[in-house]
Amino acid sequence: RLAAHEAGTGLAPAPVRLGDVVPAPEQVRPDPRADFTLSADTTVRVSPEPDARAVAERLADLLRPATGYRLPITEAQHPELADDIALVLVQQPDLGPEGYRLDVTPTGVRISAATAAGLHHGIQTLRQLLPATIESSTPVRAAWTLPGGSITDRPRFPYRGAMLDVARHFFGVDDVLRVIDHLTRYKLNHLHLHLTDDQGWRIAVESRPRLTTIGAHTAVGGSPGGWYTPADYQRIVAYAGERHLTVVPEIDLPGHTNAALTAYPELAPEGTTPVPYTGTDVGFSYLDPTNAQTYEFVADVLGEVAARTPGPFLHIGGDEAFAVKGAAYTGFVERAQRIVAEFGKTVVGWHQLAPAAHSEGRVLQWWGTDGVDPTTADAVRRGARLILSPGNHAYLDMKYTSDTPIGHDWAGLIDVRRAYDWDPATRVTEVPAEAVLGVEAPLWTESVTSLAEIEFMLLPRLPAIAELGWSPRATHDWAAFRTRLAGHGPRWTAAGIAFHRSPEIPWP
Ligand code: TNX
Repeated sequence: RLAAHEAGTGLAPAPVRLGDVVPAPEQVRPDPRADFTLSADTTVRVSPEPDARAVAERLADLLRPATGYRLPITEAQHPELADDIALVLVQQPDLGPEGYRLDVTPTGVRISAATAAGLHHGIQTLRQLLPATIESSTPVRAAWTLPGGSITDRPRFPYRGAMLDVARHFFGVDDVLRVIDHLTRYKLNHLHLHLTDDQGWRIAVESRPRLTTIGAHTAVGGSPGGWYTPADYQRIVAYAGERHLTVVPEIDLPGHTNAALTAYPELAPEGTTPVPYTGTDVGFSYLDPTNAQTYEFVADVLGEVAARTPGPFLHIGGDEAFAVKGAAYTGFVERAQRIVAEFGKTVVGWHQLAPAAHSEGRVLQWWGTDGVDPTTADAVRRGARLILSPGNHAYLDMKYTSDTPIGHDWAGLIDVRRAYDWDPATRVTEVPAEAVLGVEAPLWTESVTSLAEIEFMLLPRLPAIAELGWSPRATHDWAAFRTRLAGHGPRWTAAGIAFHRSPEIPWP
């Protein structure tokens, strides 16, 4: 078959340039004579492995609504380029576990990778190379032309995530799945769910039923509560897994536990009577670290959550337990770390965990604003790795500007440039780049009450953090980023996604 331009149909060149991808790819080699246009006869050919086939299904799901094309998926032992999109698993040691190569030639598109995760990231790139109307959920008449050339790409850091606080306000499964879709577009691979806090407990634990029969009905400001049943949580984990994304569940301990204490008041420190809390203060509640029952509770909860979580991480919080000091705090954390290890998981916690003894593989999530943090640097010297969520760059609950209608400002105002202009490898003094596992953008939800508000706070800042996690430092360039990002406004609009039209971005 001839490509459209060879056949003389006079199609315009591809509207998107090969380098117009967020996050910026490692290497881009455009070939303007090699554009390819999808047709009603285009097929998707894919390696026979089931996980590769699943990526082909995802791709067809993405492309069928707007194109109206059938895009049949055929298995191909030796896919060749002939008016098709070929997804090929091949040994590509230089691309690592998540990299891919994408080639657009006049006769088709080929994405090759060593893993299904690599193919999955490759189809996100492919999607961005098509006209913005590809995001429409109904058929659009358009020339579905892709820019010719080759991209080779792989991530700078293995951990690239976002956090959703479902405790301050509760968000149902469908909202969470939609947030996963947003993460997926920008090649993020972890979703951290902040499942418990003073205002509500959001995950059913069968051995501790009162956590949800009693602890789940409240939220900030009297908003309705809610919780995930085992089946709900399973749906989230499965949907994430199909998109090569790992769920990191957080059970915040020993502070941020008022909801748990209303359910199990015997774990409260002597002299306190837990009553439901719907305000936004922090640091007042804690499990009694001197009570043996506390550790039975922690083991019951973490055991069930671990058993239902396929990913390697269990996040135990550890932040703002102001009333549990010194040895009482580190003793609690060390026991909790051992419990996590007994369930075969790797512990993650906020960087307040730093003074506790090291446990094999532990990961600290740094949310500081001042990069001089000797306590965290010391924990790194003892073996900890870091996820970077600097409060004054990556906290997506901060306002963009002083007139943003929702959000906080305790860590500063975070416009898109501030979200983008920092380097994870050098952010914390005396922490070497090798100790940085990656980045995460947390969204706390004291003031965020709906999916539209989540999207307003996430977009357009989430892609900035995603680019810091994925793209090589050599591509870092605000002027280029803001121009590339501008092209995503029409994509979000076509997909029905609410976003903030930050004036810093030259939206078309
Ligand atoms: C601090 S950051 C908290 C959260 C709040 C957040 C609001 C961290 C580990 N703890 O409990 O929601 O500030 O920005």
